[in-house]
Amino acid sequence: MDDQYMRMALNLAKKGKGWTSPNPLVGAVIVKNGKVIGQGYHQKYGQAHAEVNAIESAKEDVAGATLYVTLEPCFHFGKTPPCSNLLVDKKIKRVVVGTLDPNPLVARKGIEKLRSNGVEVVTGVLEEECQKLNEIFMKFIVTKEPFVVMKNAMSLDGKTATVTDESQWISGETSRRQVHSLRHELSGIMVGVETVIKDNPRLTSRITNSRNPIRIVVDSQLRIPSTSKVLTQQDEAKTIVATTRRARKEKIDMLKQMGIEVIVTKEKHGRVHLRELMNILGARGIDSILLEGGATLNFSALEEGIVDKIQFYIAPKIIGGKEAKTAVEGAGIHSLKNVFQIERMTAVMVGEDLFVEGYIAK
Ligand code: AOF
Ligand code: ZN
Repeated sequence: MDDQYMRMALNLAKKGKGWTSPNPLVGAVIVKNGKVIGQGYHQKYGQAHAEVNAIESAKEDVAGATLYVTLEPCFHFGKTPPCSNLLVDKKIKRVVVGTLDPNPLVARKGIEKLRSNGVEVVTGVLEEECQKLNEIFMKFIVTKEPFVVMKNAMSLDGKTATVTDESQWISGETSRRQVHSLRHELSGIMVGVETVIKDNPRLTSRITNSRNPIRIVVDSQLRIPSTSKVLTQQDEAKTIVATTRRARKEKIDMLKQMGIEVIVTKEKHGRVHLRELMNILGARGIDSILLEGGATLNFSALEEGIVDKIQFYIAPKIIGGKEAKTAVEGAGIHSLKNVFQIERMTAVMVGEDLFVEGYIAK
């Protein structure tokens, strides 16, 4: 039964996707005498926590009830008072927790507070799923660096374009829709300047009721054309251009005049220092980034160790051609003992494409 109610809480938590960043997705369900009497989730950053919404939704007295919550109830006075206090005050009898909160302000303290006030606490119910739901938060709250997802669409033979550079579209419509919902869920979207020059993308989320990620263009010499949609269509989303001291000062000034934020980092192999960039973006509250290529930036990102997760859409097509682009290029590695190892790899079909997901072993 605990699993079943926790699953309900998980599904509620997911409704907040895209709106709570950089705070977590949290769901809560209140059960009394075998009946669900309250439910709630964290709906938007800065607003009420899941537990508060669940208690407010209850039509009967919650005293003596069990509360299921996907994340350890908070302990600190933040934008709202501590939920652990509220649960004690409302005389909740038992609290079932999905996963502990790694936030140093909360970790274990929320649970200790409940236990020391006589509340029965069970932890680790559907723990893996509860952690996966908040994989972004789990990294960001501890490191203050964004969680980076590298996404690629390719043919079965690993090509991302034909020899004449035609790339629209390799993956199917269902896959492309899935990517648009990911753009809604993550705070930032990052591409190399080559991609901007070649495809002139908008990098927005084209699904209804969605928000757009902040666009980040990595451009060490500031070659970005001033007519690019990411520069001219700023009412859709904010754009940040990351560059180095190799950029011409006049171009930096021109971009700034257009209202674009320009970040100048140190150089790494003559290019933007991606680790430094991640630190700067993390300090701005950007907790997650969708890396959408191209192949050169993909390799640099792997080499600098900023990638956490990979998502490859593999279409049932063979393109061929020695000169046709592949997903990850750059200098490549020399010895197999230095590969970027993927762990926890899974595969499912998404429409007609094979969708492969996994995590970079650290
Ligand atoms: C949420 N929603 O449902 C729960 C959270 O900035 P505050 O005051 O809203 O506090 C955010 C912290 O509260 C967050 O980092 C996490 O540790 C804890 N739990 N946060 O936004 C919730 N339960
Ligand atoms: Zn709380």
